Amino acid sequence: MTNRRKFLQSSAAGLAALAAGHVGAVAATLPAAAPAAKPLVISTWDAGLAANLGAWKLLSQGGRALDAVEAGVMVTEASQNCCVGLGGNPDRDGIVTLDACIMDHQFNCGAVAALERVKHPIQVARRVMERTPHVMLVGEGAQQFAVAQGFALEPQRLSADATKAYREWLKTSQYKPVVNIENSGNRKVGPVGGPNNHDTIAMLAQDAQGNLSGSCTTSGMGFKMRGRVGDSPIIGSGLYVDNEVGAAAATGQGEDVVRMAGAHTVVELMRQGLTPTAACRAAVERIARIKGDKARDIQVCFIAVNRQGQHGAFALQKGFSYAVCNAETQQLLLPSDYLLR
Ligand code: SD4
Repeated sequence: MTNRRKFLQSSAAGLAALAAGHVGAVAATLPAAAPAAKPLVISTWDAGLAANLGAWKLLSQGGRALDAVEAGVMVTEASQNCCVGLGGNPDRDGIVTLDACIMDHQFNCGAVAALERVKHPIQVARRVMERTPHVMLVGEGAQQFAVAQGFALEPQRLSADATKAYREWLKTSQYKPVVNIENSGNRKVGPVGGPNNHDTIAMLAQDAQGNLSGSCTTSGMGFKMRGRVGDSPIIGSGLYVDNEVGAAAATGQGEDVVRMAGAHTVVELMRQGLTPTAACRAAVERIARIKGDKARDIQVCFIAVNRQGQHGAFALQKGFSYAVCNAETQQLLLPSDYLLR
């Protein structure tokens, strides 16, 4: 099995096998009992470190996971150093449109997509969950709802970094996803950027009561078609929570997460007994199989937490990391393992 796995990890051969569907489930089922420290919060990319602190303030005082995942990603939405939120890259028409969703331990969920001029789409997503009979509002309707709920409309303008990136992009106007590359340093000019400049944060938390919740918020892939919505606000794709099993979230090329219902798939794999890491890996392998030769053109990454508080992640390509915070580890940024070597 070890040899077989090594073989599969060795890129070209592995891809061929994956494309042919010859990969079995990852044999990493749960150890008998390995309860982790509660509460716990994990989130995607290095921006997750600051976001986790925002969540930890609540969790460490006995706060609910739901409140924590909202407060946590708001740190990133408000940050000027990150492409999440209104500082993010615009669509190809030069307009920033935001997607977000939130889900609690009782299958309550809310989402907004293609929302313009609102600083904290995650708060609007929560209002959709709590104050409407719906799960998702989009575009003008989402904005109308936000205004009716008392949210301010920010001016329609691009941040200095986004202006620069957009001008650069306009030179070719090519829509070509750029895989995040470790230490690429620069602000992204393609839909998926390098470290410090990712356009998405997804967060999963377990509170002291053991309840799970998750959130996900993004400016979406930069220079997307107007009206394009990715995986991030779609319950079951960008985020899914089943309190009896676990929670999962995605980042990367949204279209490829949507077509295999990424986060829900990871949760279902954990239901079958896989560890969070193994479940994320099996989901990534499925994407690689679906993409075949084109798997190298994209990046997709998952994070997951199970009911026992174990956490894990897995990515298609090198360069993904996730932030973890609990009373034992405090703040950690963990590099994720990945499939394509
Ligand atoms: C999207 N999944 O809109 C998002 C992009 C992303 O890091 O996660 N970028 O498809």
